[in-house]
Amino acid sequence: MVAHLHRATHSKNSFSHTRRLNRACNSDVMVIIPALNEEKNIATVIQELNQMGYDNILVIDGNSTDRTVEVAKEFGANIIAQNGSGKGDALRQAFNHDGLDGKAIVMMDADGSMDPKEIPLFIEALDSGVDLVKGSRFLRYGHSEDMTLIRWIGNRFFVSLVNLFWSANYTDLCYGFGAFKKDAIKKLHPYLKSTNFEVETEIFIKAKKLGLVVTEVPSIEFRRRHGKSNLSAFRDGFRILKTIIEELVSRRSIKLHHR
Ligand SMILES: Nc1nc2c(ncn2[C@@H]2O[C@H](COP(=O)(O)OP(=O)(O)O)[C@@H](O)[C@H]2O)c(=O)[nH]1
Ligand SMILES: [Mg+2]
Repeated sequence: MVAHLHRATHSKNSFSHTRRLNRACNSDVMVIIPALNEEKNIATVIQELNQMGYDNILVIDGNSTDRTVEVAKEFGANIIAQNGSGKGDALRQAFNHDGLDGKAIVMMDADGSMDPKEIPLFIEALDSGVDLVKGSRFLRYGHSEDMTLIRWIGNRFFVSLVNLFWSANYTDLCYGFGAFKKDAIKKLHPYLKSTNFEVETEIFIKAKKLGLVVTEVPSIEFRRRHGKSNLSAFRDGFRILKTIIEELVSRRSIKLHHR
């Protein structure tokens, strides 16, 4: 399984085998990718997706000042220009996009830190009757090469709070590799309001509030290939904490509204 997951250990043979196996059903999968100034990373991500047979790719460009849009277009992705700013705002715009199609919607980053070869694992879990599959760097066979101590502490603390308050058994929280049934996005989207990196926290809490079936699969997070993270541990950590507190305060409203 580790070999199945790890980019570096994938043999050429097993890769083409996986590719053949999955190509037939990949037309039902749409991949949405928020991107801000990722001109050096986005081409590889799109190429790797294509190699896996995923060619329905929607990039939500956060008004990049580099050649992200040109490169993504050149490699065959569809692009929408983000109206607002922030990763959360970009994902919400994608969730609400008219062209959102496919039975399964995969969200992943544009920086090369997530491996498209893991997607079949997410889809397999979705096919077993789950609404939302989230990648976890802390499950067995999961791992992160891009985890500072402060991020590790914050993530541990926040995931414990979410598990405590919403009876979840998540092992990871602030990680944006995931797959949704399209219906799950339709249910979630009206309730989402995050603009920045608190978006994953909001999604995973609201999924529980709405009674969606959520499961985790192991995932390996690599370092971004080029460039620097847009996340600031303290600023975004504070936003995540604020999101958890707000969700606690409005604990019942989503259920009442949803009935
Ligand atoms: N559209 C859009 N994408 C963003 C924005 N901020 C970050 N991203 C993308 O969101 C993903 C995760 O961001 P990143 O800076 O790598 O954060 P980290 O992975 O938490 O360190 C990457 O694909 C970024 O290009 C934004 O304001 N708009
Ligand atoms: Mg990143």
